[in-house]
Amino acid sequence: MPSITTRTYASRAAAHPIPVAKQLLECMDRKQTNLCVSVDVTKKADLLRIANASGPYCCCIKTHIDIVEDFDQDLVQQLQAIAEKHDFVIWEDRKFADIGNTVRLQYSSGIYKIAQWSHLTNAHLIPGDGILTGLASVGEPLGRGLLLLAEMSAAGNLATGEYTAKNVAAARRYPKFVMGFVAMKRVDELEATSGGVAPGEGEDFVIMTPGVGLDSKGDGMGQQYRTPDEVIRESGCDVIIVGRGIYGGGSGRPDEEIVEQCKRYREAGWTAYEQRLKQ
Ligand code: 5BU
Repeated sequence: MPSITTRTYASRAAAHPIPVAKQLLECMDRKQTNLCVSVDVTKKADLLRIANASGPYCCCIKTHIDIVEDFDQDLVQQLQAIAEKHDFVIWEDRKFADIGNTVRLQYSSGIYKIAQWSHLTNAHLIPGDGILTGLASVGEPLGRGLLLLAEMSAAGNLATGEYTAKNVAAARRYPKFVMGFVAMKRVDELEATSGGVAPGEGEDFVIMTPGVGLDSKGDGMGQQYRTPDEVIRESGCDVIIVGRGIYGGGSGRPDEEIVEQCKRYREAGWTAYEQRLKQ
């Protein structure tokens, strides 16, 4: 089997069995960007401003909606409108980790009603397959997609080895809903991560990778940064996730600086992808 990394985002989009993954890959090809901007700010106005400034340059905006102090329904409506205008998908980085019945409610209900507005969300496999059954019962009918946290970027994290392999195996049991992984490398192509479940026919997992920075190697709180080239070309991941490298931390840099950093990361990520296709 040739590696998925030899294929273009466009050819993968054309064949992808999950509509939201198709939408993401098509968007990456159309906008020539594999950049996801992580907007981790605590004020509604800052979140919307940074999403609007970054929107033209990215394929995805990732949120942590529970850190926003003045959250309201208008925030998600405005965010959805910005996503339409600039053509990107929204990913609420919720990291679900409870039993099926609880995550079903956390995903659909409460103040945030994540499933109503977020194209993608993600989950830990710690509770076993029930978490996937619970989340799929809400997300699948709405055309949403899930990423499993097969690996993490933080120093000393426990998502390694056999646990990573089990994430790949579980993803293969939910082929209509699990569209990819948060991972540091091409976990679906490693012999050791086959997880005892054979790859499905036409399987295509999108690997989205945090811990990306061009100017720093860490943040003093465990985060570890690699360059877009290390992530996309060397490790075969598909999407770079950049937070503070772009918005600068706190309430965010001025728009012109955000745009400048978006262009820089977009260019680095796309060049790495073009180089990978030539390898
Ligand atoms: P940063 O500012 O680029 O370091 O932000 C990284 C973002 O990605 C932040 O929202 C984290 O919650 C998220 N993240 C991560 O850094 N590492 C992981 O393994 C996972 C998520 Br999963």
